Order: sequence, then structure tokens, then C-alpha cells
Amino acid sequence: MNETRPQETLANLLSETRQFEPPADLAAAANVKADAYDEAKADRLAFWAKQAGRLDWDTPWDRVLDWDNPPFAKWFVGGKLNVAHNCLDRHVEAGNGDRVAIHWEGEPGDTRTITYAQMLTQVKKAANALTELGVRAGDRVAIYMPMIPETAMAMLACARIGATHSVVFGGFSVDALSGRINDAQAKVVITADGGYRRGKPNALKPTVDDSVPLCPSVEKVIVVRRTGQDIAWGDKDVWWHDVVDAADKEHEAQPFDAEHPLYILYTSGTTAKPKGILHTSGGYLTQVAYTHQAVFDLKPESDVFWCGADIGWVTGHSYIVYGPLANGATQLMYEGTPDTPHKGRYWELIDKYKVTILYTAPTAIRTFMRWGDDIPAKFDLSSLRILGSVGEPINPEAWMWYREHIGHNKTPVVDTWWQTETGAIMVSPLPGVTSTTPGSAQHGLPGIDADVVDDQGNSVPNGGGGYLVLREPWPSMLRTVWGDDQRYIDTYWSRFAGMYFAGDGAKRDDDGNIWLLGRVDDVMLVSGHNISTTEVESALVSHPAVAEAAVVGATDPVTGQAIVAFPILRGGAEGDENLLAELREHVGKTLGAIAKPRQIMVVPELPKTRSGKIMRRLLRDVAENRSLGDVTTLQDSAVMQLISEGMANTKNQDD
Ligand code: 6R9
Repeated sequence: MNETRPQETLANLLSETRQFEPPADLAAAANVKADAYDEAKADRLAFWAKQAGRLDWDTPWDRVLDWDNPPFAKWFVGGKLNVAHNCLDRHVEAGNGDRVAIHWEGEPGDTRTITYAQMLTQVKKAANALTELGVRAGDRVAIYMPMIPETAMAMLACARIGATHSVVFGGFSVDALSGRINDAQAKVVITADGGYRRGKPNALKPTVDDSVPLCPSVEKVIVVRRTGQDIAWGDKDVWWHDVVDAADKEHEAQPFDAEHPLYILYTSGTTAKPKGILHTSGGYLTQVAYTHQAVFDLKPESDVFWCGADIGWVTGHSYIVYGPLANGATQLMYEGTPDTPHKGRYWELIDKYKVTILYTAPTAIRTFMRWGDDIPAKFDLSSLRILGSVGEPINPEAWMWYREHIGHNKTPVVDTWWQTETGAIMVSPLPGVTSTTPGSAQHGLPGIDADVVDDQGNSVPNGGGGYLVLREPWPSMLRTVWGDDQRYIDTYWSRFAGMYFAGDGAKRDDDGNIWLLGRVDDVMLVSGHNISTTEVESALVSHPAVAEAAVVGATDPVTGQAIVAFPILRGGAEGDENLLAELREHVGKTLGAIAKPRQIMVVPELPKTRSGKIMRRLLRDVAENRSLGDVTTLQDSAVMQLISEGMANTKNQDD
């Protein structure tokens, strides 16, 4: 397995044989059955046109897709709709105004229950308030908020009047916020005094106060009172409760073109400077609504859906705001962190609200593993029927833990691959159809042409590794990089002719299932082999002592690059020389000697973005003794300090 193979694009080292069939009752009643693949294959555009039919259109489209000028796509050409009407008004008009849209739980334990009718009234008022403040269709509005219902209301109010929102993670720095406001030339900023995180008020307004003087386009700042903490007040500031409460509660939603800009959202920046990804209206809403009901088998009358993401991440846009609300779902929204006031908070909430579908990230799952099995075991999780994962490759052991300890061995786990750029889920099992393999995202969804190709752009055979590409345009695709069409072309459409290049390494296993292997920029070149970070990390996590791990390739005089591993141990242990030697052996046994780390450094935490992605490039800086690159999207900058200091004290452990 370890001799150099000619033209090997990415090594396939890990093999996995466990498999799980969908539960029979779920399969029998599933929203989407196996025939959807054939239907979409027979006529992809007719398939997407049918899915667009689940929305209310003011004017029908006359062409499903205009791909005359690739890579610039137009979907549902000539069609007009209002996104907010589709998320709210039509459910109320259909008699579902009393259905709960959001069960909201604040971190301190305060709660709000908001029906579709109530949500609609608030969004109409907010739309009127924005209009009175001078916001017009096509203007940009920046949103810098905690996880409170007003964040969703603010986004929908923008959508209702055709303003383009740009949500920035509450917690990003002045640099990040002002940079994004200026890039979009936002006219209004919507923020809050603060939100609750880790048991205390976390101020947001001061960051806005420091950003606004750097942002000449900003005319008004609307402030929601959440924590009641002291804040400074400037002449551009207005309270949400003053302008929204006073606004007229009637508002007629106007239709906008299917290609009207809905939002700009900046990519996570794990490997490069953030890019403003532009999404438009009709195609985006079609695919988020379709995937939300297909991948989570959503039954709006009976399910309680919970996506644990922050709204400032694309996952929150598509699977807290637009997908669930377009489908008339009832959902839980939680303000705080999973360990406040105790490490069982998630499970307590699932028990309390009888959550049926949970969607969270591998980073959270690995953290729960680290905290121990006994914590979820104290709660009744029997309401759960589907578990989803998103954001990073999920290691097979984390997938198994999720299924066993949260899903009690009965709920399907759906590992969903997608990106800010794709707007909606692209590669994923269907819970009522797919036999799942732990760690694999399985196949492109119906209507999606996902493939794994080699350096030359040829499909790899089963067992081969390469790059994930999308061979056909899809409705919720990004339309461009805001203000930079050339960067859109260069980044996504130039690597392989006629294909979208996702920037992720991938492989096909012997059954043809797709496995995501991490960002191409993170791939390690060891003695002529391209080795994925994901496979080595999964091998480490499959050792019982390891809860989580990051690996990077550091320059090495002998092998080109050598693998440096940063594991976190279960139960917070520190590990000794014997354990480190054992871990190296374990990786060698699992993947082959080529994948043995040269150096292992046990760490208490890893550097992550706010959406939980490991920032390997910062670890590479540490492993190669360089000063750190751009850290503006890091969740906790103190982590890097700790790791850098520790690294200085480790020695080369290679034999
Ligand atoms: C939705 C989201 C996109 C990048 C993507 C990939 C990684 C996301 C994944 C996954 C393996 C999955 N990623 N889901 N990798 N398996 N199920 O995360 O968007 O923040 O733009 O990140 O995240 O590397 O290219 P975004």
C-alpha cells in the first residue's frame, strides 16, 4: 500500500466496513425515496423546476437555467418571488399562523415562544422600520448579532424589502466587522447591546462603536436590547424597540427577481483571506427548502428541528432561517454555549423541547465525546429520529459515538457536505434510502452531479483519491464573489475546465461512496505521497485515549514534509512518552508507516474558527516556527499562545 504509485493524487489509506441500513419505519414514510435519483438523472432541470414549485411565485419563470455565459448562472429566469413571503406569509395564509416557528432558549434560561403569525408581524414592522430609515431594495445591511430571534427577523425584514444582508459573526473583531461593512458598503448596521455566552453578557455594541467611524457608508445603527448592559450611545444609534415597535404592522411584500441578491456572506477563512460570497433569491430558496425536507425528512406538523450552528455561519442562514422557515418547520434556537451552566445543556434542551432532528458539527460531537458518555446518558433523548453533521469531515469514531450515545443506535446519521459557496447541502445520505458508512458523506443528492477527479480532471475509480468537483451548476450556487468576478472565476472555475472546484480533497471507497478528506491546501506531501489530514486525524481519534486531533505537514529535510500531530486526550489527560509512542504505532498500524507522525504534541485545545473548523495553517506556522498568519477569524486567540509555548518545549520524536 505504501510504495509510490504513479499519478497518485491523494492516497486512500483508511478503510471502513461498518454499514447501517435506514430504519424500516423511517424508510417507509420517508419524504424522499430512491426514485428521486433516477428522476433527477433523467431530467435534472425538470427535477429542479419541480422543487421550485414548492415555493410561491408571483411571476413564473420562463427558463429554468441560463448557463449561456458560464460560470455566471441564472436560475428560474424571469421568475419573481418574495423570500420573506415564502418563509412566513404563506404559512399564515394556509392557516398555520399558530404553529410555533421558534422555541427560543436564552443561555440564562429565559425563553420565548414565537408563532408564525407573531414572527410575520415582527418582520413586517421591521421591514417598515428599515424603509423609514432609508433602506431601499438593493441596499446592503450588516447584521452583527447574538443568537436571538431578532437576528432571524432582521434577515427576513431585509429580504422582504429586497435589501441584501451581510451577517457577521457576533464576536468578530473591529477589523473583521469594519472590513466586511466597507466591502459591502452597508448603509445600516443591526446589532444588540450584547448576548449571553459562557454565563455572562458578551458585549457586541462596543465593536460596532469602534467600527462605524471607519465605515463612511453607515448611516444608522439599530440596537436590540438583549442584556441590558451599559453601552455608549452615538447620534447614528436607534433602539430596535423604538423604531420597530412604533412601525406600522401592515406591510405588503413586493416580488423581486429570482436573481435578486439575497445576501453576502464571507467564507470562514481557514486557508485564505475571506471572500464575500453572493447568493440570490429563487434558486437559493428552492434548494435550501428541498434539502431541508429531503435530508432531514422534515415533517412540519410533528418535527422539532434544531440546528446548533450560529446564524453568522452559512449553516445558520440555510438551516435556521431560510430552509426551516420556508418549510413551515418548528425549531429550537439556543443562544449560548453547550457547557453553560453545565455540560449536559444540549441534552437537557433536547429532552425539554422533544427535539426530533439535531444538526451539529463534528467539533461539537468530539467535544461531547471528550466530556464523557455519562453526561448525555442522564437525559431522555428518545425523541430524536435523525442526526446530522456538518462543517468538517466527521471521523468514523465520532460518527459511531454520535449514533450510539445520542441516537441510541437507532437514528440515522447524515453527514452533509456543502459550503458557503454551494448555499445548500450537496453531498449527503438520504435518511430513508442510504445505507450509511461511518465517516462518509456518501453521494451527491438528487439533482447534484458531484464527482472525485484526479489532477487531469478525470473521474477516479473506486478506491482512488483526488479532488471533489461539481460537474453541473445547481440552484443555490454562489453567483460571484462580491465585487470581484475575476476572483470567482479564478478560485472556483479555473482549476478544471467546466467544473466547479470545491478546494476539498476526496476519495471514493470500494463501494463508490464519497469521503471528504479535508482542504486541498492542508494535504501533506510525505516522501512523495499526498496524505490527507483527515485520515491521519481519524486514525488518531480511533485510539481510545484521543478525543480530537489536528495534523499538519511541516517542512522536513528528509521526507519533504513530515506529519506533526496535535491531539487532545479524552478526559483532559496530558499523556506521557509511552502513550505518544503508542499513538504513533497506532497510526502506523491503521494507515501504514508512511502516515506515522514525526512529532506529537498533546494540547488542551485547538485553534478553531467560530464555526468550529480547525485552523491548520496556524498549527503549521507553529510546527515550522513561524510567526502566526491572519488570526482575525479565530474563536479564541489565547489558544495559539498556549500551543506555541508548548511546541517550543517538545522534541523531535521520530525514530
Ligand atoms: C457548510 C459549511 C465549507 C468547508 C468545505 C469542507 C468543510 C463542510 C463537511 C466538510 C467534510 C463535511 N466541510 N461540511 N468536510 N465533511 N460534511 O461548513 O460551509 O463554512 O463555507 O465551509 O467545510 O472543507 O469546503 P463553510
